[in-house]
Amino acid sequence: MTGQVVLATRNEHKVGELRDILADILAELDLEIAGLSAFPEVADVIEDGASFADNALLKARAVAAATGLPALADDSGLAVDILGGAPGIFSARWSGRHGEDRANLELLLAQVADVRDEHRGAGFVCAAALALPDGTCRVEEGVMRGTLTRAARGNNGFGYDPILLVDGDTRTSAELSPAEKNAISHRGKAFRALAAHLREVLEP
Ligand code: ITT
Repeated sequence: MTGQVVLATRNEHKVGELRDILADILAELDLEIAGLSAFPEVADVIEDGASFADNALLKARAVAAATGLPALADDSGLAVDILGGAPGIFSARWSGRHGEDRANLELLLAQVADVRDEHRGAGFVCAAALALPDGTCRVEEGVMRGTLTRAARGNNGFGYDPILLVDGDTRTSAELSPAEKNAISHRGKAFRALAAHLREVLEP
């Protein structure tokens, strides 16, 4: 029988990206991913950790305990060099309210409007966590580097994708196809590293 793993997120974009990134290991272990929309009774987790890894572990542990199922969690954001790594773990609510993607990226562009091109380096960071109901947990990180643009470009992805010009490419992350993004993204790298742990702790 196909087993379930819960992805501790209400962000449906993340659920879609994760199904693609983990397609091989999910098929190998006969698992499917459910987002938290399938578990309306699970309360929101307060993300009060001090790092991406702390917050990913908080989310994964809480959801594994609440559902009795293996749980995956992603905590991610954009770290801008000249801002000392901000917005960082505050990326989702940088303009004040959670998940206001357009307002977040416009505020960030305004904050760095006077910064010269050579100082506009930034990177998406992702911590990927796995937790089992018995307390076992693992965490891995991935980074995708680039440079901040001066205006939003592209319609794919979510969040700050339209303003990160990807290193080694002429396009923003929002101009990459989903498969191109997954192949090089912070989330792709972190969860591909976590796949080995999934096999180790879940294989019968
Ligand atoms: P959950 O906590 O429910 O997983 P969330 O969107 O609030 O969903 P985070 O707390 O991890 O997730 O915040 C991540 C924010 O960082 C997200 O809202 C985006 O603004 C940004 N971000 C993360 N990954 C991104 C990506 O691949 N492309 C663009 N922006 C991204």
